[in-house]
Amino acid sequence: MENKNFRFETEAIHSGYLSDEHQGSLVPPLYQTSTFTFASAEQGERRFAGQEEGYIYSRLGNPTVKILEDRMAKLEQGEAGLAFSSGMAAVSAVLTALTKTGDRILCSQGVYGCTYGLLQLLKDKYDIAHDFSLMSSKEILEEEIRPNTACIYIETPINPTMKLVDLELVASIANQRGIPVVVDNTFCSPYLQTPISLGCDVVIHSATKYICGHGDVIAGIVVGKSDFIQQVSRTTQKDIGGTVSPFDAWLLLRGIKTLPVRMDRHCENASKLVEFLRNHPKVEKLYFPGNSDYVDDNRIMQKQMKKPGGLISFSIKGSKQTAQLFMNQLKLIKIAVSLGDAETLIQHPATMTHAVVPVEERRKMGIEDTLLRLSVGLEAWEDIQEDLDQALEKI
Ligand code: LCS
Repeated sequence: MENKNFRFETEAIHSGYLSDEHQGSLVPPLYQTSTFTFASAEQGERRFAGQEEGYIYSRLGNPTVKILEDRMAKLEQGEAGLAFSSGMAAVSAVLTALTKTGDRILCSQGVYGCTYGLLQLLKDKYDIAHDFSLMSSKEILEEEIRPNTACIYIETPINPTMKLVDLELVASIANQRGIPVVVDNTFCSPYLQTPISLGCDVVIHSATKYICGHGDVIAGIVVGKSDFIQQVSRTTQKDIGGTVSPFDAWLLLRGIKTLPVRMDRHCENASKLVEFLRNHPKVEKLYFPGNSDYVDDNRIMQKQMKKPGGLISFSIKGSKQTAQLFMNQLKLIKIAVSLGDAETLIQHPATMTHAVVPVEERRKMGIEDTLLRLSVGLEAWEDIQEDLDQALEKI
């Protein structure tokens, strides 16, 4: 069974785990242990020296975590995976592994607020600079890749503006120059988009979101080539220490089983709500892959995403206060950051997820004060729509 490639839905439930190796336990066991005993001092020496396979200490590896890493590698079509204590632990471990003082990182025209904060920190403390790029054509990319560009870092869809980046285009240019392309695939999950299959090198997830799906874990995942994963595992993960807890890995394994079913429902609900919001007189603009003001995005969406996803951003006619008033009228929809949960969540990026980004930068990214981001949950779409409708009526 292990060598056969099953369809995504099947791999999400089975891959990386053989019950025969675990007393027949249907569900992967939770190895809730910090350390592993050695049969002898010599065995401990061999394990530390890398001469013998086996677990040592849970910061360096844990059997429950390993199942999660293998499953995610399979779903992302990569060689190996590595799990982290948060999405930011994953982002920082990858970026610090790929760069050194004097390098530059070429980024998509917008990233999650804390990723922006990390880029700022790398610049201020370690002289690792970054450039934001539209990455919309070969010419733009060729101009913006500099001799010291050490990696390309992309969110697509971009949080929270939902703008897309053509991954095949970026990968084709970066591959020729040997520059690794890192993609934060949080908004899509591997069910909707697999950047490695498009030529990208590394995929990152805030597993806190769709991978978990139940709003009860903070975690991150990195997938890439085995040698890169091993390098990160032995350096920026081991020594900085952002490893996931076995229990959180266990919860993630549970969540992943229903990822395809959940994603289908998130997408279906979102597409219904897009129709409603697009036609609403109090909605100024709508940002949704394949259905927005971005001309090229429909083409990119068709090319690289299975479906447009479960996140919708939209701006309200009026001011920041109008947007906040609207949020305060919602009854079913919760005001909260995070996304990808069963509950529909709404947040105000300018004062929440992207509040750390200086206002001029925010504007360049397209984050207006009236912009809201809706993470469409798994409730009946009619109930979500009715809640939006009654709150829009009140502004
Ligand atoms: N990458 C993306 C695209 C994200 O949206 C987030 C978190 C992270 C990385 C970091 O992951 P974490 O450490 O939180 O697991 N995004 C959030 C958001 O949009 N609302 O709340 C958190």
